[in-house]
Amino acid sequence: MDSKTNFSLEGKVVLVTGASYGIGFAIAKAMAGAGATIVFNDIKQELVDKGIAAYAEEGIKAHGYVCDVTDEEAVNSLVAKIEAEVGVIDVLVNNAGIIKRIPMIEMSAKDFRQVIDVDLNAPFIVSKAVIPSMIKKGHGKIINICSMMSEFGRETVSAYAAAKGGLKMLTRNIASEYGEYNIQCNGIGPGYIATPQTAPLREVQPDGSRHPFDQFIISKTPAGRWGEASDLGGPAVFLASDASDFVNGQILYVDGGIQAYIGKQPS
Ligand code: NAP
Ligand code: GCO
Repeated sequence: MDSKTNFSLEGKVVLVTGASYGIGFAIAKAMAGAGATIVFNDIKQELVDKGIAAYAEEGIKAHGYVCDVTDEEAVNSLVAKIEAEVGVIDVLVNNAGIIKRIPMIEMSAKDFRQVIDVDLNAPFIVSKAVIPSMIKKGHGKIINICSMMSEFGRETVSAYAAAKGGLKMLTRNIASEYGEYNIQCNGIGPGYIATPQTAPLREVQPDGSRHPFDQFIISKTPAGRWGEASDLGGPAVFLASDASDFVNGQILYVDGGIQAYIGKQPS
């Protein structure tokens, strides 16, 4: 098969950060299905253990490590440990992320900084840790999980939007600075995806009706539904594979068309 149509990840070592569940887990599962060896981390051993069990249920022998991605020393030793125990990382997915939904003028600087730390500083730290070995190996893929908030704002998500907007530009800068070493850095911009992170926006109301924000997203999405984490698997496999070797610095939005649509007239 011509390498440019090769979506296989056979022989590739993939690190997905924060992938015990949610979008990271779905992306790792899809990549394992394409032949990748999966490595993931989470903050707590309990979550890592749960993640390993969840991967095993899918027939995937994942390698799990405890690591806070905001801790540069811990990240550097994680990467060294992975290289020693599993192999050089071919594909990095910067997935770990948090959100704090607080009106900006009520948000403490500490809370703001914590979101920036996980959602922007950590992708810098982990990318910086894996790029030298990618350069030595002569190839690498970095996929940053951005957001619609890389493009839009909305009430209560100032820190998150600032971080995800920054992550879009960090993606473009890594692509610019390391493209000559055959390293491609792209982003995936999920729309609204049904995961624990968005559960508060989908809570059924006391009268049994859908959350107003849930109704809003349904009306704004041509597909008329929230995304599933599994909707992100295929795009992630593409960006991790040789088939995307000339795709660099792009943000691939997987949003069901929400950014193209003015929205359905309220009934
Ligand atoms: P999630 O369900 O909240 O999962 C986030 C994962 O990141 C969890 O496993 C979490 O572990 C881990 N994590 C958080 N801080 C960490 C740290 N300092 N070090 C290591 N791991 C850490 O979120 P999700 O919905 O799957 O989202 C995953 C990514 O997609 C995030 O970057 C998010 O911003 C982005 N995204 C989500 C949506 C959506 O609609 N869901 C849309 C666009 C983009 P703990 O459980 O221990 O905190
Ligand atoms: C929010 C949501 C969004 C999604 C996602 C959209 O509160 O608006 O959490 O931020 O998580 O980032 O792409």
